[in-house]
Amino acid sequence: MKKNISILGVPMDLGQMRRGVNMGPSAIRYADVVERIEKLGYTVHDMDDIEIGKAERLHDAESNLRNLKAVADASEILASKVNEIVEKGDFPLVLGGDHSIAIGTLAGISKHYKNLGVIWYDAHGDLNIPETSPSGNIHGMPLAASLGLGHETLTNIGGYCPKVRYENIVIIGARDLDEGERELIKDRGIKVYTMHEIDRLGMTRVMEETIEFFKDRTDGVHLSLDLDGLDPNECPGVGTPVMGGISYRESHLAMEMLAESGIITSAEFVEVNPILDDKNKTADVAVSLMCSLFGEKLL
Ligand code: HAR
Ligand code: MN
Ligand code: MN
Ligand code: MN
Repeated sequence: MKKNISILGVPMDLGQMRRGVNMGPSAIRYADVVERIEKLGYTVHDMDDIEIGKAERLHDAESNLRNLKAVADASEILASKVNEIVEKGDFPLVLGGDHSIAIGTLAGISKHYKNLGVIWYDAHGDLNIPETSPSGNIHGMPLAASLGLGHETLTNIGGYCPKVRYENIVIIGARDLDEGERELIKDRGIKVYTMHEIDRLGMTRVMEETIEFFKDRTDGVHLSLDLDGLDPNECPGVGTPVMGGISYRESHLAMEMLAESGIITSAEFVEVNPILDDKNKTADVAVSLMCSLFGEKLL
């Protein structure tokens, strides 16, 4: 893994309706993200937060997309900052913010690869389009938008489309999918490890298969880790908790295996909401997972 890491905060809360997730980057910094990663021997550049616009007062009922313009504007800025990080040769580590930010992160990254893989570690599929979304919340749509599905304002962020191909995605931890998302997964054969497979196969096998799946076919792999992929007992500070999630230990194992494999070339940690959290526990889990991803070992 690269020895220089650039951190970018994205205090985005416009992709959903619970306030507080805009404070995610602060909570993660308060959990000593910079210091803890530096201890592992990396040079860390904290590029601070990008600016996010204001929530729109009127919901555009016609397109069923809440805060479309403000989310799109922030996504363009994020894409160009992430692009800069990749161009200077650093590892991009993006701190959310709600998961709508993945649209901008992937827009900044994907053009640097011929065949980018994406690990979507999440309770949700985030594969909705405006027509299938039950909420109009853009944080339920970023993976679809990155595939080129949905509103063209979102699919064309960064000036190109798509950012990722169906066959280069692995979803891990799914346990809450909407009808349209289920159909898309089945129609397109998207690779998903639901909680059922994680229980049944164990995280070791899930990660061995995932790493094997990506190893020879992709030239980079982005990890998009939504903290609601973990169980809400261990990560209570998230806006859309779903019972029966991936454990803290399984998640550490997953990160440790990714570190050993060396396949990960960029990462984002999203949906930390300190207002809903218990003494910054979720931000702390996020940082400890980052440390495992960057190779931290006890001995
Ligand atoms: N699927 C639901 C929707 O589209 C809920 C999405 C919740 N999303 C996140 N991201 N927290 O994973 O509204
Ligand atoms: Mn540098
Ligand atoms: Mn998500
Ligand atoms: Mn989620």
